[in-house]
Amino acid sequence: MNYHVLTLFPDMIVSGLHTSILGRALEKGLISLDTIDIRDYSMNRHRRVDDYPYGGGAGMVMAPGPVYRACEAAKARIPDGNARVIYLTPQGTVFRQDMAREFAKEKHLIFLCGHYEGIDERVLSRVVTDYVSIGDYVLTGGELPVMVMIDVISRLIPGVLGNEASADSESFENSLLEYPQYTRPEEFMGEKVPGVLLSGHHANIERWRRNQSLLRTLQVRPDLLKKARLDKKDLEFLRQVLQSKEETEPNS
Ligand code: 6GU
Repeated sequence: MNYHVLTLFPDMIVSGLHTSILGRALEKGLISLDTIDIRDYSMNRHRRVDDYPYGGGAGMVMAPGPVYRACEAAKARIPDGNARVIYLTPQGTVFRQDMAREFAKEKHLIFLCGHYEGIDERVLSRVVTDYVSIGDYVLTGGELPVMVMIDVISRLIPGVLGNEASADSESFENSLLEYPQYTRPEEFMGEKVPGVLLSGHHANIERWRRNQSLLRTLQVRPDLLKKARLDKKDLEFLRQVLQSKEETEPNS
C-alpha cells in the first residue's frame, strides 16, 4: 500500500506515522508514505495558498490552483496516474471498519487535507472521489483524520501486525466489542483474575469471553448487536441478562 498525502503540514504526518507498528511497517516496505506540501504548488511569491471567501464570512478558503497542481504531482508519482482521492471533511461519509476494508484493497491512495474554512468547491468536484469524516465533531484540519485512516487501513495489510490472527479477531470485525484482558499478577490490589481464565478449560474460556463481549456490547453499544451474527447460545445468554435485569430494576 502506498499512501500519498497532500497537506500544508507534512512534518505532522511524517512524525506521527514513523512510530511504533506503522514505523516498522514503513521500514519493512509493507506500506510507503509520500507527503506533498501543497504550499510548494503556490504560484504566489509569499507561498500563499488561501484567500478570502467570495460572499464574505469568517475565515479563509484554500485556493483551487495549488491544490489542483499538488494533486497532479501526486498522480504523476503513481504508475498508471490513477488513484482514489480522499478528502477529509466533517461533511463526508463517516469512516467505518467496512470502509477501511475497501480502501485496503487499493495499491495507492491519495489523501487531501484541508485547513481554514475549507477548499474551493471547483477543485474538490474535479479531483475528489471520496469524502470522508472520522466522526461527529470538528477538527482544525485533515491531518489527524488522515493519520487515523492510515492506521486503521494499514493494520489490515498482511504482515503489518506481527500476529496475523489479531486483525480480524478484534472489535468491529464481528460487530461486537472485545472482551476484557488480564495478565500477571494473578492478584492486583486485592482483585483476582477471573478464575475461568486460569482453568485451562478452553471451551469454557471461549464461552466466558464471548459472553463478556455480548455484555459489553449490550451495555455500551446496543446498536452494534443488530449487525452482529449471533447464535442460539448468544441469544440465550442475552435473554438471561435482560431477564435478570428486569427482575432487579423492573421499570428501567
Ligand atoms: Cl475528516 N476533518 C475535520 N476538519 N474535522 C473532522 C473530520 C475531518 N472528521 C471529523 N471531524
